[in-house]
This record gives sequence, C-alpha cells and structure tokens, in this order.
Amino acid sequence: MQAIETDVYPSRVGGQPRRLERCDPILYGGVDDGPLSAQQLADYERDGFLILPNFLPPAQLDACLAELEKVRHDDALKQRDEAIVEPESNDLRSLFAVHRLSEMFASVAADPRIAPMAQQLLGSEVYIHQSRVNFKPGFRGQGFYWHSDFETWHVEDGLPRMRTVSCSILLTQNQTWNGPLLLAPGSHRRYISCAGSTPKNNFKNSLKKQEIGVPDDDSLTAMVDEGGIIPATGPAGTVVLFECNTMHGSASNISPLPRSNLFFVYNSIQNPLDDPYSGQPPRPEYIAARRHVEPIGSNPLTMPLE
Ligand code: 6CS
Ligand code: FE
Repeated sequence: MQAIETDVYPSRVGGQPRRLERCDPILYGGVDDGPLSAQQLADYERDGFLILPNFLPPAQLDACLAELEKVRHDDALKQRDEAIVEPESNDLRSLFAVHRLSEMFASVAADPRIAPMAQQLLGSEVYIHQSRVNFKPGFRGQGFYWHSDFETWHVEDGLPRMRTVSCSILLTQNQTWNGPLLLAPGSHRRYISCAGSTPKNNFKNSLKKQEIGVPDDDSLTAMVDEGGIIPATGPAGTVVLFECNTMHGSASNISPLPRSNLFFVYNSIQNPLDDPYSGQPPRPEYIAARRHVEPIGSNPLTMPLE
C-alpha cells in the first residue's frame, strides 16, 4: 500500500475536486536527443500534444490496416480478456496489449521513426506501459467522457510521476464528424484531483464507459476557458503524441465512416509502476505493464502472454 499522505497527485480520496499544480517537467529531453525539432518540442510543451499529419508511409499504413482487419475478424482474439466489447452491440471496441499479440503491431511500437520521439520527450529509454487498437464504428460508435489518462494510471496502476507519452496512430481518417480525439490545450499543466473513490475491479466498467476519475464541470470549464478544445483530426497515417496528463475525450461517431486508431503508451524506464494509489489490487498486466518493462530496442516485444 502506498504512503497516501505523501502522494503529490491524490485523487478519488473522498474530498471535493481540486486543481493542483503539476509537480513534474513536461519535456525531459532536448533538441539534440531525438528527431523532434525545437519548434515541435516547444509546441508539445505549451499544448500538451503534437499532431504529425501523414506521418506513416503508405506501405506501413496499408500493412497496419491489413493487420487491423485480421485482428477485428479473429474470433479467438475476441474471446480473450484483452478484448473489450461495446456494451450494447458486443462489437469489438478495443483490443489491449496489441504489441504482445501481434508481431506486426510490435514492430510499429518499436518503429525507428516513432519510438525515438518518445525517448526524446521522456529523456530516457522507454517501454510500453499500455497498447491497444480502438475501433469506433460508424453510426453507433460510442464516445469517451473527458479524462486525464495519468489520473487513472496513477490511481489504478501506481504510475508515480508524469513521465509518460501516448502515441495515437490514426488508421482511418479522423474528422470532426467521426468522433475524433478532443484535446484541451494547456490542460497538462494542472492536475485535476477528482471526487469519489475507486470501486473494486473498476476497469471492468471503465474501459467501456469512464464514470470514475472524470473532472468536475467547474474544472473542465476553467480549462476550456483558458485553452479551448482542439480536435485531433487528420488523414489516415497521422500520428498524435499527447502528454499523459492532457485532458481529452471523444464524442460518439454517428457518421457512416468508422474511426480506428492504434495506441501505444510509452513510459520512461525511470518511472516504473508502484502499488496502485487506490489501495486496490493492480489491474491486469495487459492493461498496465508491471513485469514486461523491457526497454524498446533491447528485446523483441512480442512474447507469450503467460
Ligand atoms: O484506463 C485506461 O488505462 C484507459 N482508459 C482510458 C479512457 N484512456 C486511457 C487508457 O487507455
Ligand atoms: Fe484516455
């Protein structure tokens, strides 16, 4: 159990919601540490995200799309714990640990153009904390309410500090009308300590519909008053890097066009998981890597899932 009283990012500890100052750097590396330019680093530091349109070469995008179709139609995969299905339709919504279930997706996680950006932002070697593919089908694909991933990862997984970056690779076009990721620029500079507490096995519900660990209306209003909202739109092959504490969410997709993304979370090897701050048992390894923390580049990522 954590020493809760020394927690710099307390949340869901029963009190009122609070806006706390961030206690960690945003950028850990500099322009000499990787492929991102000084301007890109400054944008990421200011906004908490960076959108890189058309980043994936067409052949790599095609290979990802072929793998996505393979995964979507694999009934054996759908039976696994890693598969999260839509509450009503039972369609596949997310498949977690794709870097361990698919060699092709493992190679994308370790891609020599992608992983070095995470290493640069985090100023160290990195490993995959979480990965997944998300399917948001046309017509009825459900959205996700506003949240900071760090809040969940801190409380439910014991991620100690903000030294983690998410990389979302758009595999279909993401437009304002098909439920793109919505980001609140500048929101990564404060931490919203949320009201409530963490129910047992919260992940069984929260991965379908996030209701715990969501910001209160006043905090969200203040954030959006300050920085507005930017939709992470772009053609297929666009890459979005977003800081772990950047407030984000997405609306449902009522357009006919599906929206699918590949998502890798890179964590600094200097920021390994501790016990969850909720005091609850840790979430499963396929949601939050606790044992498989090999730095990218040192080992093949795919290996048997015990
Ligand atoms: O609970 C989690 O870890 C996941 N849930 C959401 C809504 N976003 C981040 C993360 O993949
Ligand atoms: Fe999220």
